[in-house]
Amino acid sequence: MELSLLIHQFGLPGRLVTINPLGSGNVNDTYLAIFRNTYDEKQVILQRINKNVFPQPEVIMRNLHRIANHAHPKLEQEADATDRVWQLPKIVQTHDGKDYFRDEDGDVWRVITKIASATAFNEAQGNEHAMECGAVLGHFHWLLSDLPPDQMADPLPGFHITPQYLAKYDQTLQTVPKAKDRLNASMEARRMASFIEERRGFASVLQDALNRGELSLRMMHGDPKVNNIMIDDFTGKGTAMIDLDTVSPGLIHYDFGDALRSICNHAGEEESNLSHVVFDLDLCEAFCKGYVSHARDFLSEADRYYLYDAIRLITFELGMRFFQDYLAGSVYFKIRHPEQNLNRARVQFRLCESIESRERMIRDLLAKL
Ligand code: GN1
Ligand code: MG
Repeated sequence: MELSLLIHQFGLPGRLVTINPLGSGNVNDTYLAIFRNTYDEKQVILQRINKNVFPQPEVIMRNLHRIANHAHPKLEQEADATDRVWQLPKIVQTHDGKDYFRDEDGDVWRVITKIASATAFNEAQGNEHAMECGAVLGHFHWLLSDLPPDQMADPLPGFHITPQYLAKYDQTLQTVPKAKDRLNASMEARRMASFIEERRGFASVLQDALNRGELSLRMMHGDPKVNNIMIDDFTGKGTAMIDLDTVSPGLIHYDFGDALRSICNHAGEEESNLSHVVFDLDLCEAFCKGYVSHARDFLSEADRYYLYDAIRLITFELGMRFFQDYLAGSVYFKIRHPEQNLNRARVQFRLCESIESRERMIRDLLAKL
């Protein structure tokens, strides 16, 4: 179905002017649509939900609904007391009052509001930006901290449970016929496999702490990388977290680590020259200051103790997810060339090494917060 026909299923005012691809997501397809009438303009986000990744798109749409119902009244209540207007995307319904539209191929499309006059950067712009990213994530965790977890379905069970990715990796090697060939085809692939072997015991560090009762489940974002954090174009202040499909009950540590692994790596996720992949401590410190300014009240001693491990672990986890997908034939993350997921794994593992070599300094700066 043509995009222009799809967008007309939704209740939007004015005439469609343009509809174009937006952003660089690895999972869903995203477009920006602009509607105009004689005195106004409306920009919205149209997305096709990837049904390989989210086999039950209804679940994420129901979650999105609940998040908005919880967050918007709370944001409005605090609005007069805050230094900025905090925002969160909201669902635009179809003409017949539904949260999404299913096309003739069974694909689910949805429209959400665009956070206007704000930018999601693909890499950190400096310490101030990093600090604002921290503030946005801390505020987001606060915002959802009183959303009862039993109201939210888990869209991707086990999404951030690192030992489950380890099991999936092992299973891929045993059951996908070509996986072993791919592993043995290059020195780089074998190097990735040894990297994983050396860190097997570490993979359960957060889950073990959860099982011992040291950490507890809270609402987490699931994908708070730098380009899911909107920064106001006029004030430079953070205003919103976007990409809310993976919000679920989990360990907020994974979020904290995920934001840092993306913000503190200037080279991004697709770099081919590994010497450019370095974990930047200044950006880390700035982010942590911003985060703690909103998270101070809900972080326990034990939460703080595991923050370093969280940064190292999520970087390891993402590298392993890319590598597992490479071995499986790149069936999950979208690719533009066959070795792309192998290279993405190389980058995350190098970043993980860079984090490990700075452990002392990272722990010191976390202790000062
Ligand atoms: C995927 O599609 P995107 O870019 O929002 C992935 C995240 C990864 C990220 C790495 C549902 O997110 O977990 O951290 O790629 N999302 C899903 O770039 O798997
Ligand atoms: Mg995402």
